[in-house]
Amino acid sequence: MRMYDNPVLGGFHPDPSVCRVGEDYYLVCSSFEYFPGVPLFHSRDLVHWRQIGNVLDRPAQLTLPDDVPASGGVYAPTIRHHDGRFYVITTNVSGGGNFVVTAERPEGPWSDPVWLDLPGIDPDLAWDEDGSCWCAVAGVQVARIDPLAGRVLEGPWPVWSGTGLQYPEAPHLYRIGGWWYLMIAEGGTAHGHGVSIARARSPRGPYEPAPVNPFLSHRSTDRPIQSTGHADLVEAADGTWWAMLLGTRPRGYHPYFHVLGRETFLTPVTWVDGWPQAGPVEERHPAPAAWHPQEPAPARDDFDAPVLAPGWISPRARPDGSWSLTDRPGRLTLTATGPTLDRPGHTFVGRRQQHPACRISARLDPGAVRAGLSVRMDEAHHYDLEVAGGEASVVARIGPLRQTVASHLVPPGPLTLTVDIRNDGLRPPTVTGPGPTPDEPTGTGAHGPDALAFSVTADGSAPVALATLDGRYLSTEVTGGFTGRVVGMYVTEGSAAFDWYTYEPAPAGTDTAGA
Ligand code: 6LW
Repeated sequence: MRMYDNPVLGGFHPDPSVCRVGEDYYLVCSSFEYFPGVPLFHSRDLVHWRQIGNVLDRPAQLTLPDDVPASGGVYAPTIRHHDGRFYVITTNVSGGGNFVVTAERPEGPWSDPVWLDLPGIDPDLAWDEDGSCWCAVAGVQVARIDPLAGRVLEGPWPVWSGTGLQYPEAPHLYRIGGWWYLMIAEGGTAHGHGVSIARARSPRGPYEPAPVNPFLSHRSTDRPIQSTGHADLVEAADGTWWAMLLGTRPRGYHPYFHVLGRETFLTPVTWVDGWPQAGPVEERHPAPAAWHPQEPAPARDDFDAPVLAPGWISPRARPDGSWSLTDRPGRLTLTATGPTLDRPGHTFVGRRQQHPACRISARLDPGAVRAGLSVRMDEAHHYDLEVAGGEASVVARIGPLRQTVASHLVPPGPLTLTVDIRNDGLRPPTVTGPGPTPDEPTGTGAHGPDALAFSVTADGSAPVALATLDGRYLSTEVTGGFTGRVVGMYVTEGSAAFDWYTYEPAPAGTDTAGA
């Protein structure tokens, strides 16, 4: 029996929405304060996904001024294909609200936003046989709209607010077999999260809840995957049904910490008496019949390509002049746009941490600048391996505290900066074994989700270990918010060139905190 591993899209890829066109599947996720926004993925089997772009990749589509808070910006999107055109609808909660963009081809170009005068978040799109377009939003309300003109034609009307839990949101309408099914998230996007479903003969209702709700929830269980919810249904090309949804992988000791944000999971769906049903989301499930592995993203980016790969993201903006692939061909040259990572308006180019255990390195040709490699949750929570004035230092910013925890003199010339993220043996004790282990990173007591070991290597020399820091302070439980860790290159003084960046997941089985 071929099995697949969950999550199918690791790292902060929350609020997944999926659609099928023939034998091809397309998936989008929310992106908050990051630019470019709304990452777009392609698959031919719902398991193996390759990022083919970002739906919002130019300022005309996405403007996130410095006053946009971390976890502000772009919330949950919905992707649908109708009448030969791709549609994405989402919300910029920091400016403009709900809007639609469209494209003929998934790679784009995607249109400029068509704004909709509709309240709420988590907008969805569904079409009736007569071509009417229905838009549901959190709450749950439904309106009939013209998505291309950005006009609300009727409504919105309140239709169903779930089974009584907080935050009825993430609505998706499906026209299936003479019924309109309305799937929503309830309970909030943390431990109480779940999915409920109802149906009606018209998008306007009245809706009858399913005989069994929640459709899916892991609330109050000790399952390794938690906070499961915000699901989108899809019928595969072979007629089987599946749900893409978000979940987390908390680690460490009570209250358990998740550092990768809300990730994208896949779970099988069956139909019983006219209602979809799903079992618990497991770390491994029997695979869909179709099986089309994709070329994995290369571990190393040498910045030889004429454009930056779609997985590179920056907080709020990546202004022209702050980055270049041509100033020094074969290198990514970054130029400072702000003096610190502690405040918005700085130069940072990073990628999502996608595995609990991994090693990330970047080769920096420093020169007379202040630059480095940073593990970021937001402006108030980041660990930096910084090079300036002939010294390599590890700087921890945790809330109101900023401290240089280690420094080491370095010779002039290129340096390799490395962060090794390990979580060996740090599994929640409810499932395996005792509490804290003796070799905890300094000063943590009940252990955190992982440890981040920073080192610097000069050419021809052995790596110098600088410091190992507790990962809990770069977890959502400490920082709050809707995102996860992003590990990136930055410059806060002058310009610096990065020769390459590598992202190496730890070999399977070393993530002892996992399966
Ligand atoms: C998303 C909504 C939610 O739009 O959080 O808590 C928002 N629930 O469904 C951001 O992920």
